[in-house]
Amino acid sequence: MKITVEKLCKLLCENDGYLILTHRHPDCDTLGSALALTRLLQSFDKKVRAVCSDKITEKQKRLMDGYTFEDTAQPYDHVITVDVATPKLLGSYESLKNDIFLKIDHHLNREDFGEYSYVKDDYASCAEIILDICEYFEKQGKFTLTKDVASYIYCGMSSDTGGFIYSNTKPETHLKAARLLGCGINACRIDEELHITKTPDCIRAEGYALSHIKYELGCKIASVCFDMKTRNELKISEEDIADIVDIPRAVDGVDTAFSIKEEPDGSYRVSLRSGITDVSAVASAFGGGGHMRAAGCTISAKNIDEAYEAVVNECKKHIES
Ligand SMILES: [Mn+2]
Repeated sequence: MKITVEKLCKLLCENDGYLILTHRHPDCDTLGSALALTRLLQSFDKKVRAVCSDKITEKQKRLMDGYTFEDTAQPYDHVITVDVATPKLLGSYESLKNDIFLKIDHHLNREDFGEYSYVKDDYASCAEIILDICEYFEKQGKFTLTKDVASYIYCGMSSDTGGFIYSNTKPETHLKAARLLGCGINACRIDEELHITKTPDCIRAEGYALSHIKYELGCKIASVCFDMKTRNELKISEEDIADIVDIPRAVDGVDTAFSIKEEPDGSYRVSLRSGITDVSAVASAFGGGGHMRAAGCTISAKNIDEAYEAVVNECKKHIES
């Protein structure tokens, strides 16, 4: 059932024993939203914990002040998902898909799940919804936005807007960020961690990507592929190539960019970015999803060349000129 923010806040107050689920291959929007909501609910003396099916990176751990998102297997009563477009993205928690009490999300709503759902697909990040919740309780005199909570929200916003440069960034996005900066957060440190600092392994992976970009339709489509052999040879982890799609996307004239990464289980993980093409349609053709200009999916194929052909053909169907 779709609900208003008032109803959402009422539900949060009336219930207890929350398990907050983030999406697999977590980014700082899902993590920041989950931790900010955790701290808010804890301030109401609620029992709550936030978990992720995947291990979070060292960088993410630093940004989340050491919160690990590991499961403690304690009992819970209500499951909340944040920034999760489809239960498929819950990883090992997908088994809880029929027990979801509340879905809080900002992706295009292609799949209804959860007893209650609150979706703002015009928001650049899910974290902004958490800010709305905080502000609702502030108006009631029940909560004051702390520096910690403001930092986690800012992490989500800056992460999903690429440091406030993607087209999802609106005047309101900056106004909300300004409010968070007013709480005394260290935005420079957060942005440096999110967008500037890279590990030597990551730089090596980018070096490979820079010299292996493939083009289609002139240079309207650009991509980079990493099979397990390359990943092993270069000793690059998932974390090192998490944002590698930004490399082909950066080329002048490219509209649609994608990366394909072979996973240790033999599946192929695809990240898509675009200037104008609806890449969420490309991703959903393979059972994935996301936003108009940033989406992803996981596909099965005999090898990376077959995966490449499948994705590039789907991109050609959708490309806008
Ligand atoms: Mn998000």
